Amino acid sequence: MLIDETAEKIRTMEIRGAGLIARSAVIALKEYGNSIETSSCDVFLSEMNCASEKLLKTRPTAVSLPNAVHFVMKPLKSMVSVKEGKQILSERTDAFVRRSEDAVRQIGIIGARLISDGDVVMTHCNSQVALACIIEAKQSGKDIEVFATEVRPRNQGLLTIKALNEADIKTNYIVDSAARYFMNDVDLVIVGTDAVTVNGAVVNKIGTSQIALAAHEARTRFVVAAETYKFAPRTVLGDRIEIEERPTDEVLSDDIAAGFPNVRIRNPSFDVTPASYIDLIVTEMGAIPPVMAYTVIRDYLGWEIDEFNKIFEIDHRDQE
Ligand code: RUB
Repeated sequence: MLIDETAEKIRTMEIRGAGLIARSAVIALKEYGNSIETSSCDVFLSEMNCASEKLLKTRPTAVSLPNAVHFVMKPLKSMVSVKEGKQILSERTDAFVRRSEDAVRQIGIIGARLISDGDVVMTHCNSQVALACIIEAKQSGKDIEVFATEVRPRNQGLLTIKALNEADIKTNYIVDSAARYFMNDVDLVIVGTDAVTVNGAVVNKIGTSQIALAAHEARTRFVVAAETYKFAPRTVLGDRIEIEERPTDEVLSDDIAAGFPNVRIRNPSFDVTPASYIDLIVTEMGAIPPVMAYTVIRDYLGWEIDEFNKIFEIDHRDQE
């Protein structure tokens, strides 16, 4: 079934990167919705909710996933027929995918303007939107050089150097631990993100915060490329972003690990870079300082006022 298949591909990282995860999830929901044969709105909604839950459980850190699912699912609550529900689902999905792809292009154009001719740029992991900035800078005629990290344990750096190589960009491929060694040669670090919290902190691939720390110490600019749907509305309500911890055999095979019974292997997939290490967050609405994260959540995501209402309802019931 399409939902199970997509969920599995996201879980195993065949589909990966926050933007692609979000787009693939809503496309799967649209196709699944179209395949549901019922005339009952309640049945349709309950099947769709079930499918959404499966997708939402796949990767807990990428806020783009719940934001995208929320965007296509929320209006279904007011459908008057299944036919209308399918129509809404289709329109919302297409709108999200279009908006997401436009955002990557727009951020690429804005981000490229932060890169000057002759600049050396460092990036970490494999971010479509960070790469859009770097590739746009090259295509607009700037002579640039890139340091791309390996990204242990899943080696997403290989995807990055493939894209940079195809774009004919002079690239250095380095192990993650060499980031500080080369930082003094770097003019600008640019990374993507899975989540931006209300205090302007950024959650991205494990190792990002070490690179940000090195950049801070070396006075190298540190820029995050983030579509607005990667900002996390629920952090306004006090929720924290869950950091995914992935299977340990990504780090050390079970066979080898069995030889070290007293050793616990840890494999967090993301870390948090505080706002104080970030110069700018480039969104499709423009480049902003991280302290403006709340404004993005309020103005562009229309963050979930109904979540607040739920809290008030609970408080109200408690008092009765
Ligand atoms: C991917 C990662 C990327 C962000 C942004 O981690 O950390 O930097 O998801 O990507 P993983 P994009 O490989 O574990 O999914 O800009 O493509 O949305």
